[in-house]
Amino acid sequence: MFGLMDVFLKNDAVSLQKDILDHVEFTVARSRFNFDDFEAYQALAHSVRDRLIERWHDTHQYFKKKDPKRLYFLSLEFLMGRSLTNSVINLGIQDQYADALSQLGFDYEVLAEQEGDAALGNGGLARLAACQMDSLATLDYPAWGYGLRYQYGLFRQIIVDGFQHEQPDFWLNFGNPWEIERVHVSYPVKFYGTVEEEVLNGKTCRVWIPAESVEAVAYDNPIPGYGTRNAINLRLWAAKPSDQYDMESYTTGDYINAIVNRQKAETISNVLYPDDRSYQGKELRLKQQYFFVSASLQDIIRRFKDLHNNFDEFPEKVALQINDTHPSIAIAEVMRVLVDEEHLDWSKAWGIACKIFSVTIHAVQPEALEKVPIDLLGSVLPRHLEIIYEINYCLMEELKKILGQDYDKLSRMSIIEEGAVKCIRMANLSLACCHTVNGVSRLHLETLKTRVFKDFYELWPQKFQFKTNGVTQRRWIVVSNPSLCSIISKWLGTEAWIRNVDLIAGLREYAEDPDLHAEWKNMKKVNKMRLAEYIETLTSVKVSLDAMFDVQIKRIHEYKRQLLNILGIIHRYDCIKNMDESDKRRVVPRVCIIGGKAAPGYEVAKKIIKLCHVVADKVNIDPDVGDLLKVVFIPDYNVSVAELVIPGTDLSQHLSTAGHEASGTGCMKFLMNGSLLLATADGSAVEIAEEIGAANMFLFGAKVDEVPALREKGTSLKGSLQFARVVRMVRDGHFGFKDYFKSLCDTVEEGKDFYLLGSDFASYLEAQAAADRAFVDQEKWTQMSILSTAGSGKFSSDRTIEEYAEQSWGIEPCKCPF
Ligand code: 26Q
Repeated sequence: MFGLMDVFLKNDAVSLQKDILDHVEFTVARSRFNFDDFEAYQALAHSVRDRLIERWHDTHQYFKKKDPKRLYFLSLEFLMGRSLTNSVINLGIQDQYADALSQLGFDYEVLAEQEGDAALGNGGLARLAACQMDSLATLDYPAWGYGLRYQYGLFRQIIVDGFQHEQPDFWLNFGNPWEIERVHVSYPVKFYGTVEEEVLNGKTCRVWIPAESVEAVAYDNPIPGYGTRNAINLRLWAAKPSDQYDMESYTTGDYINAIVNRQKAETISNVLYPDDRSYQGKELRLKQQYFFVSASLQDIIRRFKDLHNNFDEFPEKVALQINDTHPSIAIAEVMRVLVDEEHLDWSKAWGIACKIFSVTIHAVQPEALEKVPIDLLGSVLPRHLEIIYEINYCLMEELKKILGQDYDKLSRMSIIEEGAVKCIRMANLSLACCHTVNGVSRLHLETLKTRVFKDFYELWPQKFQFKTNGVTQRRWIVVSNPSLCSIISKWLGTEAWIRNVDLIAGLREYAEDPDLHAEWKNMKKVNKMRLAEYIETLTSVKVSLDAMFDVQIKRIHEYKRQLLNILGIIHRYDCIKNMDESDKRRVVPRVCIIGGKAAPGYEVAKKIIKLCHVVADKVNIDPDVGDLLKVVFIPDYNVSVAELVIPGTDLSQHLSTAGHEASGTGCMKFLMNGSLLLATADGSAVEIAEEIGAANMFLFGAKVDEVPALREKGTSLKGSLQFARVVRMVRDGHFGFKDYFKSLCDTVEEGKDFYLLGSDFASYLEAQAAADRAFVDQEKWTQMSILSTAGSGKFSSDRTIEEYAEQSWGIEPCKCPF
């Protein structure tokens, strides 16, 4: 018999080395005497994977034994980034691996760079889901993530002559050691067909006769917690042709066509939609949503039925979280399964559905809320359309009792939108069913209550909550900024902050300590050096380490106002050009870094990218400017680029017009890394200011409640001469491409400047000047930087997840014994 210890894989350097070499020989199938960095990475990844699987098994066996209430987190997007470094750190065996590899003649960090990103998401919402999975695992919650295994993740951005081009992300081409294919865990997902009436046990029922079936195959991605044995599962579904797919063609003898048609099934999980603004009414999108929802629910119900036979217990064992309204077809699917397949009464089924679902809304603008044309839904999912009509009928009956004849309100609250194209409002469906509707920051909830969902809030105020977003300090400090991690642990005298980040506030005590200042500045310098090398390799621009590294990285959107940033840069350039030498000596040198992808069909965003490039081309070679100003566009911004850029940032910019950013999570990563924030009072920035003190950041611009009046007034160019001047420079072709930029300049013209660049410009320049003044006093700056990190505790996803667990999901930790 083995003792328990013998069963565990050993983690000393010698055992790890043997493991890696075995994987070189038997998994990668290379000679153990001759393999390159990529093959070494593959072998290393497989060795880590073995350890993940070991914990994953133990955790799931333990969950099964304890049978706690589980959380199922449904999201169409997860932006996981790289897995190696994060897994090794969470497993607590980084030093051992680094030793093992160096004895083999390899450098752990070099191998880590071999890994590509898993980019199965667009931006904030998707990265948030990834941070939350890390927190769920670390805090020992019995949780599962469910999503889609896209063959192609978010497009790669390449820049040709300053223009964005999109290229496919072939992320699976070299294999993916982080997933486990489960050929035996698969479910049929049905589409199309008709609904017929049938009499069953004397009762008439509606029965869906689908016309197409696609198989969903599970791919499991273990998510290890930090400082715990728990490893939870992210189960992603891939579409495969089902044996029943298009049986008709076989019987009619059209064998070749039948085989060719089978491949069509796979298109469902082929590609991620790259537009984070919402893309309404596309058949493939609806099929993706239903495909992953149906497979996940079959899996969840099968697990429930393993141990239970009464659906009354379902809400005691299952919490379903829907990440924005994208998976909200799950509500109709649960009703279909309970009523049509499990033969529960409608009202009993609805009672269960209302107890299990909660939703988080990530959008601000009502236009971003997803709508599905009735005709489309009726064709792809005919039975679901009937169910939604029935849900809406019940909702309208209930509302009429309360609201009487207020037909305007009734029609606003209806799940069905009348109009030229009759649509289902997925948000209203979610609101009708979910027991909790969460916003992602305090300010965002206000917007939902007073604008977007005002009618629903008045009716059901108790449903509305907010959980301010957070990010995981494991990835955003421990993995991406090891020097900062050591400094924090050294000064706090413990590593406990990695699991309990509130402790980080302990740094405040040393905010003026000269020894800490010296270590802090050194850390920043090393990180800036790494970033400067990266910039030079990518763009051939040499930057000075003495300059302030000023960064804006995020998706390109008009409301995020990258254009305000560029116009500010043009202003700075213009000022330098008009200075004499003695004035120039007082200028704080800057490296302005911008990065981000534009949705492929978003013309204005693409013009903003081009404008960055033409300004950079002119400024960077101007001998009058030299090191006083450099402009850099970092191509193909993604999670691993963020891990490199954020630790090397002095100042980060968050410029959304007040009221437009639901939360923002990038700012939290910068805050943890001691970058100072230049931001509008929008989304989570308001709460950041409360934590670190407004004096420790550079706030500017109109407040949310001032925005409507300013729009009304329409002060754009007249309001600020400086603004008029820089817009004019672009218009007049100072940077070339005069005709091309005309429409971009038009967006900020008098009366059209919806995002208020003109009225915020003066205030923006003042905030920038304040940042310059602060940077001159490096001790003051360092102190503000330390206070930023020290005040970042609230913005950990651990806090967010604990709030969700307690206030929305009703789940408790279930810690697998070591
Ligand atoms: C919808 C329909 C069809 C195709 C795509 C979409 C789609 C996909 C992604 C719509 C929106 C998104 C992503 C939204 C998003 O990332 N929102 C951000 O969420 C963050 C996390 O809560 C917030 O911090 C940001 O403020 C918010 O913009």
